[in-house]
Amino acid sequence: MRETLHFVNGEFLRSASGRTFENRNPVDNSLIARVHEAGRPEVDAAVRAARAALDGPWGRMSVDERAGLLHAVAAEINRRFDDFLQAEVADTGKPVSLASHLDIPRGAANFKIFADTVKNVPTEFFQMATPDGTGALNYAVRVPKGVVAVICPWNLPLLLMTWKVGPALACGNTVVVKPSEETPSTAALLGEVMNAVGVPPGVYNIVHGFGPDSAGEFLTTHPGVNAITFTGETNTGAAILKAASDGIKATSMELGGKNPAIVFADCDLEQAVETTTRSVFANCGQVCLGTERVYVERPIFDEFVKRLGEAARTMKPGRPQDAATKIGPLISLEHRRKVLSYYEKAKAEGATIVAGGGIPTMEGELAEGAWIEPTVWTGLPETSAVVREEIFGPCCHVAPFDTEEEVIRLANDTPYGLAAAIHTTHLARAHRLGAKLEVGICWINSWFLRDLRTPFGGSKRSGIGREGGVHSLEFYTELRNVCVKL
Ligand code: NAD
Ligand code: 6OD
Repeated sequence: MRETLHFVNGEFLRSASGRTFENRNPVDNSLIARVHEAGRPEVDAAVRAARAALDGPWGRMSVDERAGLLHAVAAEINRRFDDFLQAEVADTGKPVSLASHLDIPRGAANFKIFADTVKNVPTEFFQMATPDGTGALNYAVRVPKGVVAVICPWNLPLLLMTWKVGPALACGNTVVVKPSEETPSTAALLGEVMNAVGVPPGVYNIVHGFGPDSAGEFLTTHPGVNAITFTGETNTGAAILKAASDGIKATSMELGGKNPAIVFADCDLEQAVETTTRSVFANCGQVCLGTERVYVERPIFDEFVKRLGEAARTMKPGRPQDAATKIGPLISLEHRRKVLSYYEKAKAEGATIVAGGGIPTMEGELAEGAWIEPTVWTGLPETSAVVREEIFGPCCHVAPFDTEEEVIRLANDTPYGLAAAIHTTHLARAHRLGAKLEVGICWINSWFLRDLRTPFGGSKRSGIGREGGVHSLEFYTELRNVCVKL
C-alpha cells in the first residue's frame, strides 16, 4: 500500500508513532494511500527546520534569486503536470477537464505571479526636518514574518495551498503546511518539486493530520510559528484565532460563505443561466465562492427556474477521466451525509424540488462513491437553515424579488460576506449594487474571474484580511522603518 509521508527539512519522513490514516478516492471509495499522522515531535521538527532555514542560504538570497527559484518551481510543476493532475483527481474525484484548466495551472501560476509581484513593489521613503536643521531620512524595509503555518482545505487543494505558499516564499518566509486530511497528495508532490529545483531544505515543510489534538492544533499553537494563514470553515477559523491569540500570531482568515446571485429581468438570460449553472455546480458545489442563494426578479422567475432546473439535470456524473463527465462526487461519504441532511431538511420543510434532491444511481464500483444529485429548490422561507447555512454541495435555493432595495436587503441578510454575482445590463444599477453588497468580491455578469493581483478575502464571518497582489505582501512581510540622521 502506498504511504504518504511528512516532508521535513527536505526529506520525506514517517511518524515516530507509526500512526496513519486512510486517504480514499471519493469516486469509488477505494483506498489510495495510508497517510502518516504527525504528532507533536513531527510538528516540532518541521517548525525547527523552518526556523533554521530562515538563517541559512534562503535568508541570504537576494529577491531576484528567490524569485528565480520560484519561477523554477512553477516550471517544474508544469513539467510534471500529469503527475499533479492524476494525484489531485484521485484525491478529490473532480473531472480532469476542471483540474487541468483550473487547479494545476493555477498551482504553477501562484509561484510565478507572486515572484514577480515581490520584485516590483517599492517601499515608503520620508525626508523629515530636525531641530538642528540637518534633517533625517526614513525608509521602510520589508522583512519576512518568519515561519508561516499554512492550514489548507480540500476543495481546491493545490490551488489554495500555493495561493499561500507562493507569496509566503516570495517574501522570504519559510512555511510549514498542514494539507487537508482528505487531500494530502499534491502537497507531497510539491516537496519533490522543491528538492528538484534546489529550494534549500527547511523552506517548505509538510505535516499531515487532522485539526483538534492533531497536526493542525500542534502547529497553530507552536511557539516557533510567527503567522498563520488559514482557509476553511468559519468555526474552524474561530478555533484557530483563539489558539493564535496566546502567541500574538498574525493571522489571515479565508472562511465560509453563503453567496447570493442576483438576476434582474433585464439580464442576458442565456448568459445568466449559464454562469449561475457554473457558480452553483462547479466542483460539485464545493467552491467557497459558489452560489447557494439565487434571487430572480419576478417577471423572469419561472423561466429562469425552468432553465436552471434543466441545466442541473444535464450535469452528467461520471469518472473524472471521461470527457462527457460534467460533475464529480463530493469529497467524501462523510461530507455527503452532511449535504444530504440539508436535502432532507428542504424536503421536510416543503420545498419544491425543481431538480435532483437525492443520490444518483451509479454503476459497478462507482456505486460506492460519494455521488449526489445537482439540486435546485424553490419555496423555502428565508429563515430556513437550508437558505441560511453554508451547505458546500451542488445545490441552491431560488427565490423571487420585486425591487432593488428588497434584493439588497435579502442578499445582505446573512452572517457571511464572501462573494456575490449580479446579472443585469443596467450599468448604473450594477455599480450601485457592487458598492452596497457586503462582500469581499462582487462579480457583474460573470463568476470566478480572478486576477491574482486583486484583493481577495471576506467580510463579516467570511474572513479577516485580504490577500492577492500587494495585499499578500502586506500579510507575509513586516515593514521596518530605518531613520538616518543626516
Ligand atoms: P475545515 O475548516 O474543516 O478544515 C480546513 C483545515 O483546517 C483542514 O486542514 C483541517 O484539518 C484543519 N483544522 C480543522 N480544525 C483545526 C484546528 N482546531 N486547528 C488547526 N487546524 C484545524 O474546512 P474544509 O472542510 O477543509 O473546507 C471547506 C470549508 O472551507 C468551507 O467552509 C469553505 O467555504 C471554506 N473555504 C473558504 C475559502 C475562502 O477563500 N474563503 C476557500 C476554500 C474553502
Ligand atoms: O482564486 C483564488 O485564489 C481563491 N483563493 C479561490 C478560492 C476559492 C474557494 O473555494
